Amino acid sequence: MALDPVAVRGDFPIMCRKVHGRRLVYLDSAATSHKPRSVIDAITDYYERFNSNVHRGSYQLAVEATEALEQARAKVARFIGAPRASEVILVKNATEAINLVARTWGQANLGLGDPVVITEMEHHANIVPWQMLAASRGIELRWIPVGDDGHLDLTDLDRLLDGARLVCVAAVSNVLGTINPICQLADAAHRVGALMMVDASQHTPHLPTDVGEMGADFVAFTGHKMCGPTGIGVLWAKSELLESMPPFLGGGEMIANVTKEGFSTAEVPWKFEAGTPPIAEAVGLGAAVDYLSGLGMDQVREHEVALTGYALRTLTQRYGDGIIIHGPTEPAERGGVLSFEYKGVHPHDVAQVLDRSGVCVRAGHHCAKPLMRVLGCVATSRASMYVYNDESDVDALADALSDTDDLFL
Ligand code: C6P
Repeated sequence: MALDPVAVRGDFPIMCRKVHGRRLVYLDSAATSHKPRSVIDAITDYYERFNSNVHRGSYQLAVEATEALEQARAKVARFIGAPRASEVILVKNATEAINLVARTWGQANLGLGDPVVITEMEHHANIVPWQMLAASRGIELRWIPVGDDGHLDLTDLDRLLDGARLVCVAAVSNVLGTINPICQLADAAHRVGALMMVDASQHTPHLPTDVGEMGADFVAFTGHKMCGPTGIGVLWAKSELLESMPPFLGGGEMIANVTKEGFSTAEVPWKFEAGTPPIAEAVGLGAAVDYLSGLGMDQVREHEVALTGYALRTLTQRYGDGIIIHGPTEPAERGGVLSFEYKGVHPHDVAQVLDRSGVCVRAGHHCAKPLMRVLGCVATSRASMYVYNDESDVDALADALSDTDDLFL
């Protein structure tokens, strides 16, 4: 059954609020999504009924908290098609997941001149950790370019992959919406003996995700963009890799034994989860996964393709040459992220004018400064859609944009 965004809106308490006396038109879900009542309730329930630390206490509350945390891990594993729950490492966010790989696998396996291949459309979270490794270990960073059509330009892929040790690519761009050919890149990476890391931050919330089908070795994503709370993200990796990697942070929870002479590590996944984990956040993420599974990820994707098509048509028909929308023109080739430049008005001004009508969009470089340079701009306005948006939100955006003309043109 097709997703009904009006019914979905009813699940999200924040959708009742007004902004500047207008209904909330939230078009910034690529930055963070809203949370359904079931997620908020799950977090409250944890604090009200079984708040306690995990993997330590033997009393009832602690057992329940531990079970809830581990159940959340298992739910996430099922949601992404992971063969084992122990392959799901709970971290703070996608940024931490990528840094974990750079600091553990990267430090242990990469050295002077080892090529790591990324793309020009990466978020800073998938650039800076590798630049830090370039500074500390002397790795060579190579960039797959972005073509004028908003897709990766793979013409020179063989040369870029020659000798590569790791390929790290966003599954969906947070600026262009482009859906990248992850399977193809993973195959190409494996052919030259490199590992494949996928930044799925903009994929997992919006498209069915199967880590096996992706052909990835590492997958990172973040909970707050997929109806979950902030403060929780995921690194998935193949068991054999996790077994072979040194730990990330040191402290409680991640050890099997500690003596004055040294320590031994706990089993995977706990080896990578030093300190008290984000328990309430994990419970919330488990509820988010239940919520999205209830909607059906195929239905979520179908809804977003239709809505993206409507948005592309509406904005171009209404504003013609006055609007430049970056990224692929085909809705089937992109997610529901629309970065645009409007009649030369600064994106921050556009965002401020839209806000007066209750329309929330993000303006800026979207943590993708190298991509901004490729696009030839310093910033864009960005409208990004999710399960609670419908055509009326696109219409509200299109209407509010014209208010910009009176002020700035
Ligand atoms: N992009 C955006 O407005 P964190 O901050 O760790 O939860 O997610 C980082 C991240 C990594 N990769 C991609 C593709 C992303 O889009 C993001 C987060 C937000 O576009 C906030 S900058």
